[in-house]
Amino acid sequence: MAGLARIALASSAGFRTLKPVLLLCLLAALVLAEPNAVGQSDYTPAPENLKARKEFQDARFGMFIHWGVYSVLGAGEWVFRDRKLTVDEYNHLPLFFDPEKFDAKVWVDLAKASGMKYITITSRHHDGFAMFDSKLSDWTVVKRTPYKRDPLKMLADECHRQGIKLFFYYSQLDWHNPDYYPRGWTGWDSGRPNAGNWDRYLDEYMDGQLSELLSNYGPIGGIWFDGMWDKPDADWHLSKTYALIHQLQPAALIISNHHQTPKPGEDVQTFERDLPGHNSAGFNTQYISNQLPLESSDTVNESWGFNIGDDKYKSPEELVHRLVRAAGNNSNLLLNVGPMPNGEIQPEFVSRLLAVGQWLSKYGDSIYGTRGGPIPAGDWGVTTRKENKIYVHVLDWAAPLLALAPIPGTITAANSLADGSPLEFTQNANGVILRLPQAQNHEADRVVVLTWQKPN
Ligand code: FHN
Repeated sequence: MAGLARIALASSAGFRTLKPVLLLCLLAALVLAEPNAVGQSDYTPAPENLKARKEFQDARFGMFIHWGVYSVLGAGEWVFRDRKLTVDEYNHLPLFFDPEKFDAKVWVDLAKASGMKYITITSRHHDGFAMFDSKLSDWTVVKRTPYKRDPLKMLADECHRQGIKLFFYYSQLDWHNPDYYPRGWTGWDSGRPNAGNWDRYLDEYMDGQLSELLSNYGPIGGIWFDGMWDKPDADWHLSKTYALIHQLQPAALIISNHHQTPKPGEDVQTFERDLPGHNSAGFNTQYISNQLPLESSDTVNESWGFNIGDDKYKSPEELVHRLVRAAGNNSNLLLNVGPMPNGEIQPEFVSRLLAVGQWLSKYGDSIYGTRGGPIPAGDWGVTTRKENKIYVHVLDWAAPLLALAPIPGTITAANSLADGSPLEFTQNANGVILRLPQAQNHEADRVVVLTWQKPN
């Protein structure tokens, strides 16, 4: 039950197909059901893992990449399911996947110029197609496409060269593999036989491919799981899989987009299309871990995979606000691009990402290495803090004065981050009042830096 609601809400297409009454039942089930997939109960993060968690939090901004043979159809990454294609029909797609314009350096250069500190790419999505040279299947980019090369190898090498951490998105859900059985909420139209070996799927196939990703691409940032919501009540052998990852690369972070409260063995809590604790998307848990680093993923337009019909692009200002509000909620932003089948990233994405990079080149101090607070986020904006600085991000406030809640300790100075000019302020037990700098045209975020003497 819970899973179907999550799926319906996750892929906009699925949502339209559900009758209102059924949706209400599902939503009720979504709230009530808390699946039983347990994690790695005896997990103690290694020192290098704790160090990687801090570096992850300091990074604050990453590039999400949804790329696969589904890109050929330009209708998003759920086209297999949305068009109710059978495996035999979908098997045609790799024949047309030949990204002659793919250049890992161009992608990594773009991420860096956009101010992004890590990349998370789909090593395989729900179609089960391996965008890497897996020896465990011939359903791979090397064996089934005219391209015959391993783009993840090229990207990993380039990321290592440029000091960018690379994470692998890995779909636990598989619409192609017959052993993904019993079926979950999706993938019923694929024409696979009603039989299969779930344990073999998990223990040999999935764990086997994860071992390849953790052994053949050098040090990686971590594994970003997705798709457990398809079978929320199944036993996903998480304790075994998580232990395998932590054994092969102790510093690698396990992040799972299961939309539930984090499980033992996970190193980061991620939220999809929502800030931590918010649930406008309808499938996110509102539980916020106070132990784990937080991340929030979102799209530049409305699609994850390349979608020729989606021109609902967010403005550069909206993207800066998304990044700043994430940081103010003590979270990273993982911002998505869906490259075209030829390997190029559309100019509409490039221009917007570079605009965010431009903003970060000026205001990056107020984001990188910060933590959210100390003042709770509000409609007016958010605060971030680092050492003896508090950054007040005024995102939506027209009045010349801004009243903030009390701040522990003493504010000794207030300056505009843009030009360093000193600003008037008062502080007492009732709070802090700031005289804001004049808003400039197209200024996405007026940042006031408070010099702060923390309470003893
Ligand atoms: O179904 C996927 C979807 O295609 C996309 O990968 C997003 C990214 O977070 N996650 C799932 C929906 O929850």
